[in-house]
Amino acid sequence: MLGAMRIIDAASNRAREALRTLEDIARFVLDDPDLTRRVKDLRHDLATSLAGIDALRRLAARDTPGDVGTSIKASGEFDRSSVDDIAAAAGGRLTEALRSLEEAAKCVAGADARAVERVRYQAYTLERDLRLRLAGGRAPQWRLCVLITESLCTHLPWKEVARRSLEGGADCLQLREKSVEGGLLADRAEWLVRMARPFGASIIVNDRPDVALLAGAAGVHVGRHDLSVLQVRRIAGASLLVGVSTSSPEEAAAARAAGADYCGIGPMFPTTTKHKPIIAGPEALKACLALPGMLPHLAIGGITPDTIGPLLAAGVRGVAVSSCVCGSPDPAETCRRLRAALGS
Ligand code: TZP
Ligand code: MG
Repeated sequence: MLGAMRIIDAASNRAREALRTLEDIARFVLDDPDLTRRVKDLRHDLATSLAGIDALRRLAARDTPGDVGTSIKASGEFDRSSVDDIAAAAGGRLTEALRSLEEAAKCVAGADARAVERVRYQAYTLERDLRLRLAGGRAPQWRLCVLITESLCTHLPWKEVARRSLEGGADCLQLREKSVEGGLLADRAEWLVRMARPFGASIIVNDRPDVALLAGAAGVHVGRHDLSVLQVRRIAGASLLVGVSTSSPEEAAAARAAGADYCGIGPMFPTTTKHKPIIAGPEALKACLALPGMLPHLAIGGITPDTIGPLLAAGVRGVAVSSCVCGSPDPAETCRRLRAALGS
């Protein structure tokens, strides 16, 4: 049937072109070899699903000058303000084209409609992964993040530590309380958000996207056994930055692939703040920083003004500290020293 063959020709061209667009984004914008490979493989699977069709019959069915649709333009077809807009349009076009192709394939000899259906299902997941990945990496490259934990504040009340940290130049605070219950935690987070506003500093909440959202915090930080980036996105969409703890270049690359906004890298040195039997060290930091398209980062674990030297040598741009500031009699001065070491 000529009409069905014309659909096959047009819809497979559309799908192939949309896949090329997504592949170029994965390759040239995201520098992501795994996503690039997945898109390429899907393009190959699509071609295989149609390989049984006589190629000349398909080409002969083509009649672009006689196509009544070429002069009908959708509004917005030429409005793209970001790469994500391009990806959204390409993702939509891909799955729509695959559905149309699948239907036409049911009545054209040599086309494998079930194989097209499998490609369509893979396309949905690919679209999700690529767009979640594009949505990541939005955190600023903070210079100094102080983790606020009341039990570590040995000289001053935790609120004083938080305020003085910002006065000393911290541009991010993470509320990290493992045994404060939800209601109180949300109150603390809200207090921090309000206090930090005039400083222009960010507030991150450890572990709890619900509390971060309630308090209007900038983001949430999750570790290996916490909610995944995908789970946080299911709760918070783009409303929260998502930070992930990592300790190797492989984990940093995985955090990036999952669409995280920044990653912690550590521990750099032995620390008593958290049980960490394996030290990642400045070597791991250096390897992470060499990754193409590396996320904004915060080196963490045992960092003080006296231990920061090897991290600077490794090219560190941002650090996160806990005990050295919380336990300092003069948190502002400790922050100033860390900021001075990091440069402007
Ligand atoms: N994650 C890796 S090390 C660490 C965390 C939360 C503890 C950081 O605390 P400190 O006191 O700066 O070593
Ligand atoms: Mg955690």
